[in-house]
Amino acid sequence: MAEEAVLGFLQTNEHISDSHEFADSIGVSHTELENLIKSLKGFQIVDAQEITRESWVLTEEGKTYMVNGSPEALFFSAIPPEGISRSNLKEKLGAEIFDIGSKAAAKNRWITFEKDLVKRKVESVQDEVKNVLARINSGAAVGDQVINDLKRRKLIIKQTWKGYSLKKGPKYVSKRKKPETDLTREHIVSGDWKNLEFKEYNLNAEAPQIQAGYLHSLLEVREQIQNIFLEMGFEEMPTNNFVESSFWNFDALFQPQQHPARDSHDTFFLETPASTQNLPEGYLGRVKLVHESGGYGSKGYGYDWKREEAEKNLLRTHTTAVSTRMLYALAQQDTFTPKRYYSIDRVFRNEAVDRTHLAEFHQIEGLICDRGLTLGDLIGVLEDFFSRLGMSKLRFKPAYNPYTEPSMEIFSYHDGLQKWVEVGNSGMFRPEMLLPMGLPEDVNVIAWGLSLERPTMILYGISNIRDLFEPKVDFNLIKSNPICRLGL
Ligand code: FB9
Repeated sequence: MAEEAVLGFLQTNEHISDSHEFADSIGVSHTELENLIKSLKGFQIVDAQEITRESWVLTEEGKTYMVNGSPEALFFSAIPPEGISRSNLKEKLGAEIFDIGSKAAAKNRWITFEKDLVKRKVESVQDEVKNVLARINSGAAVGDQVINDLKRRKLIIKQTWKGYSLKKGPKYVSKRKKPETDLTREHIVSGDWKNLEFKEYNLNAEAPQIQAGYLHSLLEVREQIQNIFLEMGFEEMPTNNFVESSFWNFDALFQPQQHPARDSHDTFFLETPASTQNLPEGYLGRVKLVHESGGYGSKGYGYDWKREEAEKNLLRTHTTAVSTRMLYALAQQDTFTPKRYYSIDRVFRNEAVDRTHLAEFHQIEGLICDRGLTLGDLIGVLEDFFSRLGMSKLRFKPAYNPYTEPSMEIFSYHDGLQKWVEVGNSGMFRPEMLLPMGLPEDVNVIAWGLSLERPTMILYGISNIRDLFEPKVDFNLIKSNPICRLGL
């Protein structure tokens, strides 16, 4: 409809001087006309010049004065011939009108103040302000002095608007043949394609933003770390069991039953089912033995190991519990085969919640089980793994874990943060853990672990772990956060 109006108007008129006026005259929004102008200009059917116009428009306050009258005029007209006390007048007009009106009326020498009395100084007044605001509102021109006064009183502001003046373009037509968008079988069969106009491909056309799903940043980073493990020949361990027995989570790892991590301050124990019934008897006996009296070159812990303690169910505190199951299963095989395993899944710790700690996080764990592995192999694989995460400068600090000896905390120099960051923990599983499983004497297992949340927070610049997890995750954060590529 607008197209016919524009092309029709230009058929008989030299040009359209003001697109805003023209849009009003044909009853369409200026935006709609603007889009049409851009398309007609694209096809050179019209030639469009951008024009900008500035005009004064009333502010909300200006509009109020135009409708209700200026405060000074309201002030004047509220004064009875005999005068009125300030307080009564203020009550009558309200503080705002009274304050503005008194100043302006006094400035216009319309009134006098005698002690508390306010009196008229003139018979009547013209509400120039109201009138001139009406004139401006109707688009009429007014003098600069007036403009400056009204501007100073924040009754008007300058508005610039962009419009177009149009005239026929080199390819002007009074009626545009709707360009065909598709060359259909009918066009070809009928041959009418010869005199049809086909819409040119607009190769610059923006593809419609598809509201696709977004991977949660944690899953983004999980995927990248998973790919690193797969590239390094690791296979994923099945971690689909948040509930574990104390046996696989602690005892099998040679973690003594009175270890502080095993009390409910650190661990979520289950009420129902409170304990497990199916533990491998033979192996359980050997674990009991190594805890109580050692063996395999160890003197053990020398305490009275309780089966019921090992049977207690809990929410796993580390995915190392899964590593234990996998290594035990490996030991049951007739012939030993070296293995590289990894896991990335949730673990639960009854810890104080703060900016970087929740009662659960995702643990990333890697282990290599093979003959004759050394601490050097561990350091080597850590250098390889973390370099693929973009962390090339590593330092190792001796540490302690109940299930690894020697153990090392891993530190990486983070250029962005300009400091050494603790990026994980590692060690060689103790013989007291591996030999009761039945693994060959010369088989060693090197392993390491880190969290998924810490790298994700650092990579996505998230300072509070809650922003990663809790229900009110900011979707825009997820949407707007470009995929941070780990590594090189
Ligand atoms: O993730 C951790 N830090 C980290 C990791 C990567 C990273 O990347 C940035 C892009 C550059 C930044 C930081 N940490 C481990 C270190 C600390 O954050 C630590 O304070 C918190 N740790 C968690 C446990 O907190 C109680 C992180 C979590 C952790 C710690 C140890 C293990 C796993 C997770 C382990 C292990 C292990 C050891 C030996 C054998 C098998 C498993």
